[in-house]
Amino acid sequence: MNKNLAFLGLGLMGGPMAANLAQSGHRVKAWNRTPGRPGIEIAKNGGAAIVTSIQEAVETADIIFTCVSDVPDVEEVILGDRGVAKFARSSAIVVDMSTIGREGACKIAAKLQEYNLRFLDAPVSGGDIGAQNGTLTIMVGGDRADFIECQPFFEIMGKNIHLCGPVGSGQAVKLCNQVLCAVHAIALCEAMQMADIQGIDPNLIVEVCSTGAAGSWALSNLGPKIINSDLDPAFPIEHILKDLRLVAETISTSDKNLPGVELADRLFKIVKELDGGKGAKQGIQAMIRAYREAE
Ligand code: NA7
Repeated sequence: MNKNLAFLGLGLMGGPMAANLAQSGHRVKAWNRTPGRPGIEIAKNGGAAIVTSIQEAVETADIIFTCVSDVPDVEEVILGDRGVAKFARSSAIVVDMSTIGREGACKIAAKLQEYNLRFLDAPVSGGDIGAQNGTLTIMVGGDRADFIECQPFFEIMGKNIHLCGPVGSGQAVKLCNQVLCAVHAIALCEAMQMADIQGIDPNLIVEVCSTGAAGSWALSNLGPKIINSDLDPAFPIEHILKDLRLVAETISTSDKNLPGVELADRLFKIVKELDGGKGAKQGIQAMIRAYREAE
């Protein structure tokens, strides 16, 4: 396990993930595009060496983790003029942990083959708390041998690690995960509204319904946040909207439709526009505002 690691993108998720890798005794060079972000300090405090260019981070790395935002961002970091592909050592493994959909992952993997670089897609679920506690669910797509090589590092960042199939499969499973998150958010908000209509204490809904067939992660974790008006982001609306765009792009290649996803997308977009666009920065539980502030 004596490997050199690079971690690119020290946001809400990447900062603590890099910190956990470094804290476990691994040599981690970590980079973030914008200096001064909180995640940089978090990674540094975990023991990562902070560097100021992708080149510096990856030129000695055996495994390169990326966790940035959207498809063009991952492409820029990995395939751009000053990106990973230009500077990485031949046969290094690039592990992208962002959510970018299957098509994006497959394109990057194909391009990296031209540089003799290996690729795994490894999107995660579990939010910032999961990233901090090293309890993420990690959905991996790619070659089994590459997966096995990276498994010890996945086990530091997560608790439930799954090889889902060839490259792109981790992303495919992650988009199903995001469909569940989005539709569960609707179910949660509507149960909260139903409690309100009937004059029932919403705490009772969380307490009672969590234990029965209606229980869900959303109800147990996001329910109390709605009740306490805590709309801070563990997972921001701007990211679920990005993911629902990826879902919509995927659906458009089929003859199917997902009306629940369409509704969630509409409700999240209403909240996104609130507070002069700052609604996009709130957590997905802020969907409740689409019900309450549109009343
Ligand atoms: P955050 O907290 O919004 O962080 C995004 C990170 O991505 C942050 O470090 C950004 O750097 C970096 N980023 C975004 N675009 C670029 C480009 N073009 N080049 C370099 N770096 C970039 O997101 P999370 O950590 O919550 O989530 C990351 C991914 O995991 C995302 O796909 C989620 O859906 C799941 P910055 O500080 O802005 O320079």
